[in-house]
Amino acid sequence: MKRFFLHTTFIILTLISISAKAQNKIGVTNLQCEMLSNPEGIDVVQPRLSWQINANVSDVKQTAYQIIVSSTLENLNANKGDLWDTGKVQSNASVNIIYNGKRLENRQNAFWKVILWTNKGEIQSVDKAHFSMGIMNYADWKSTRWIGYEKASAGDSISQYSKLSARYLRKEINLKKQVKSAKVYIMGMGLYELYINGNKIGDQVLAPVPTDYTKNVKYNVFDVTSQLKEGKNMLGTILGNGRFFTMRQDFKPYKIKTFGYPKMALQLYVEYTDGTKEVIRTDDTWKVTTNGPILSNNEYDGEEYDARKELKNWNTTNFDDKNWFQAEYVQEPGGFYEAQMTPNMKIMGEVKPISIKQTPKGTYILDMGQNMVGWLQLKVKGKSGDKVILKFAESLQADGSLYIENLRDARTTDVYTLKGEGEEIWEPTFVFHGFRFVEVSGFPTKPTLDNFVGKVVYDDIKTTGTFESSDAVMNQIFKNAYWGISGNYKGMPIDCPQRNERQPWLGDRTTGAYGESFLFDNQTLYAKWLDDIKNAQTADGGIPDVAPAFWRYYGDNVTWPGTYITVAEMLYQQFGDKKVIEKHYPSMKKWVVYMEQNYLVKDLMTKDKYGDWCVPPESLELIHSKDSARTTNGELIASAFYYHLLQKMKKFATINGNNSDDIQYYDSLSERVKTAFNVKFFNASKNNYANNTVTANLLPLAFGMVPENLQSKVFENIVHEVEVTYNGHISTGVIGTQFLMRTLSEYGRPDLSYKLASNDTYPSWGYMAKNGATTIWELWNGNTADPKMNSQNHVMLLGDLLIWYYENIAGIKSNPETPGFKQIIMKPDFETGLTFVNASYESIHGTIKSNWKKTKNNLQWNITIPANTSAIVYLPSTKVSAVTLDNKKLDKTAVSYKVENNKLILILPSGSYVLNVK
Ligand code: RAM
Repeated sequence: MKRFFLHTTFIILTLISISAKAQNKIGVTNLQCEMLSNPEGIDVVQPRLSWQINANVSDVKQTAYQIIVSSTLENLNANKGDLWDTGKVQSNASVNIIYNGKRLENRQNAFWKVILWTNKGEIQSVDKAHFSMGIMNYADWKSTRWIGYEKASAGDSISQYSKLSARYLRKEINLKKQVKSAKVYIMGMGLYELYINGNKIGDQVLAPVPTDYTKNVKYNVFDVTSQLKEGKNMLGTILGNGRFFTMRQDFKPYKIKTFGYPKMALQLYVEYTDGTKEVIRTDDTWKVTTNGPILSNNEYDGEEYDARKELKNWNTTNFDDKNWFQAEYVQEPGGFYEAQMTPNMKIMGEVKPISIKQTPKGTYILDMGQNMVGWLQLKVKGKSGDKVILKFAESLQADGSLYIENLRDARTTDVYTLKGEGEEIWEPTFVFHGFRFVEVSGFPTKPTLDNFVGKVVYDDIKTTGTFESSDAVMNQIFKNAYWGISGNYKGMPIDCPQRNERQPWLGDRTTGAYGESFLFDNQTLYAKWLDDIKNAQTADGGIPDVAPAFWRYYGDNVTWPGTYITVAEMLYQQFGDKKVIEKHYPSMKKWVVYMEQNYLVKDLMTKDKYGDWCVPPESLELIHSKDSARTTNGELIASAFYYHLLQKMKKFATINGNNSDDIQYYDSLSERVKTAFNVKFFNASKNNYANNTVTANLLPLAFGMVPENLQSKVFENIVHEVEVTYNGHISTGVIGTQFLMRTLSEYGRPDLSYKLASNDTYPSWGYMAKNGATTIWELWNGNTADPKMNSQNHVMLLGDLLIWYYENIAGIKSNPETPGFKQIIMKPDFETGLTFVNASYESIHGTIKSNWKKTKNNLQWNITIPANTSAIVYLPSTKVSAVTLDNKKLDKTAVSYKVENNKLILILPSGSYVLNVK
């Protein structure tokens, strides 16, 4: 009876809680530590915690929070915050809350949740999140030795086209007791694959992220509890070359050839159920061989794999390694050891080829239908020793054969030798290619489309933005940008993925990184890149054009190094990341002062290296224009840009609360630069700058250097150049294009920006697409220019196009006063000529949506504003009576509004709304 009673109570309680749940439409989700979805190995003493509120009721505001951080899950379940319990904090902040509890120890595990109070009631996170600290005690690494094999083997070649076979390492360990928990910390340089008992650990590829290994070395952390068992276990790793051992770059002295032979250091921490602990470390009891199937792996030239040499079961205990060598002790790479705080690459998607054609030579050309980055998986049947050769390229020549001239001397070829044991499925391990077409030779049978699958590889970060509009050209460009950006995320943003370069050029991302942030959650990637840049700074303050400085281009340029500052601002604006500004401020300031002291002459910046790089040339065969009327003065570019960067430094000093001396310094220096700039470059009789290129007028206008009374006159000159001289086309390069679209829109000509965005004649982004581009080209004339420099997958020419898509067309912009989209400015240009736009952006506070549609007499605008945020919404009307909100007359709702500059402005709290304007 008692039992029955208990049981019934249980049912009743469950029913109550289910129905309570059904009513409760507010929840907490996305608990993140340092904005990482899988935070194993946090490398900061005070990590930042963030969450999102999801609600399907409107007007939800957080009023207070309580964070509970516990050292065990049991404690957390009992609400015992033995590490940190904030108590109830009156605050609406929900992102980047700095941990301020007990000191987080070396390799500490932490479990956490959050309780929130909102204007609509109290909520607890159902999700319990977890993070673990990295190796904070450097001494822990001390007795762990770097091991490797520091020789070339038979068949290897140490030359410009180096071939170095992969290193296979193994170590049998004996765990005496039952395992309670286990974590492995691995530094495998250049690239590693890790196995335990034959199973690959993690789904990452091409790990870890590249760095300048003499400055910092990244380790990855994995919880491997479920992989280990009492008794014998086998640890196995394969080491590839990556950027560590490239032996490339024409053997030019200013390009790093190599950091040495591949090497690794690993620690495995095991805790047994009886509470005892054990640490297993790399040492010379590990065995190594280079005599495995990966004969060669070279990022630029490709991978060679001989399946006949497969080492069956090598990574299990069931293998005889008597022919293997003892691993050698080798020197450490030199850099500090840091837990990797940005995701590794992963296979992010698949592409099925769309056609296969036989060539007169008897080879086959495979078309993936998309310029993609990654590799090809092969399915093949044949005899032992048959060789399939895959050669990758971005496009074809007129005769249907591969166009490879633009790859320069990268050989981009994978070779697979069959073992002849039925169906064989293979894909490379340590290389990637940028390609749309593949030439297949040596295939033992007649290949069909089913024999191949393209694997799309880039950093494991989420897609955050969608966009579609009534304009097909704009939609195609968006898609091309999506593929171009993602393909070039390789643990650092690289310029291109195909030719012999693939370098993290700063200038390609100055403003691009900002636009990209709408499409991809690139916060941790760019935070890592700022560290790369900082690590590349010279002792006296110089910043290179490429960082990590694999190519040592220390040219003391302004525009490319300035990316250090603009990317930090982007992280602040888009993700509310204030820490990057605090962290990098001293080194940024050092650079600013260094440039002033060395290159400021008569208050103008004299150093410029690339000009307005890649303006559309007058002839379709040229790389760079030879026409002086198209070229913008380098001193003008450098001085304007330096001024622009000084404004940002002033903003940073204010954010940081730096002393007023700094602010004073930026103020007076920028005033001097502005004055000298206007004296030297402004033509008072014509109201334009220098030789009146769009860029020459655009930079001072966009940067606020033009006296107010002259701004509209200067703008008229820009409009004239774009509209008349260039007949509605682009005439700017990498520099001018960063400001072009927004400036045209914001000074009153959104129709002209739209024209540029929807054109498909030369030069335009649409022209690229019309000529077959499925990514973005390096040159506006990328199909006809000299192959020496025409990558077909380079994102630098995007300029501010994507920012314009989101901020000016969709109307999704973070209010600079409340970074990280705490308040959204929704101010689309409805006057471009577009008839509809559907866009969404997953901000750190939640998903923002803006879908608008214009008909003859009506504008309908559906918007979604995430919980705990608000939006300033601009409607293109001054008539309150013309507006309805969720089918109610605006003046009959509780929403307050005002009329300003021919617009109705509302401030809306969170929620989804339908606005109609007649
Ligand atoms: C090219 C790169 C890069 C650009 C530099 C200046 O070699 O591809 O995109 O930033 O030149």
